[in-house]
Amino acid sequence: MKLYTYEESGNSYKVRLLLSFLDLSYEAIDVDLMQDLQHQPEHLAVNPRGEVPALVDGDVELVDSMAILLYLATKYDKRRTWFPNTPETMADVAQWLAFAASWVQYGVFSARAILSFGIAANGMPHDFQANVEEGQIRGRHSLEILDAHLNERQWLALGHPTIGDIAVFPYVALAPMGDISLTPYPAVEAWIERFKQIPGFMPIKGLDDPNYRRSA
Ligand SMILES: N[C@@H](CCC(=O)N[C@@H](CS)C(=O)NCC(=O)O)C(=O)O
Repeated sequence: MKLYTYEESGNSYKVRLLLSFLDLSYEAIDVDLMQDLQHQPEHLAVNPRGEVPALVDGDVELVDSMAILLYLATKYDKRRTWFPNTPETMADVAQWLAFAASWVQYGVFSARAILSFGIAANGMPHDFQANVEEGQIRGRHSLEILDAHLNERQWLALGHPTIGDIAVFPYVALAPMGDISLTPYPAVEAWIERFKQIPGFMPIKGLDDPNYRRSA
């Protein structure tokens, strides 16, 4: 199995987390986003969207973290705990996959991408003057939603961690890199600490250092 990944990409990190939780081995192919390698012909042949992550597993070629999480969790998790297989449980988890791909991606993700990496990402030219405030406003609103939800439960869906938690975790935990404090959201902070205790968890740069990439 080959994973096209960049070490500071939270979307790649989602996939690396599930591979680690499932104890699956793979070959990591580094695509340096800071050198714009995602837009070079070699990578565009793998992912025409010019993004990481992408996965090749035998004849299966996939782009997008959500698709890859779904594939790995249904193919390799024999116990089906990460993505259970009843209509109700699948739909419950899917609500959070969708939240990660919308509110989170265009909220806390954007604020971090603009402030810490200087790029708007996802199809925008690298010199585009993106509006960080928009990401921060949507980001804080998404954290309010998450905090209220997690105030009543330990995990986003069902009574145990699922790919819904994996999909939401990276950019929420890295929100301080986009100048969005997590302090007003204690249930979110507690969930982050809980998530870090999952066997096989590994950190990503910036997780415990809001000034990472911005300290002068
Ligand atoms: N919907 C995609 C988004 C992937 C994405 O945003 N990838 C970022 C890194 S985390 C990327 O490769 N950005 C490069 C660019 O936009 O130039 C997914 O979930 O995988």
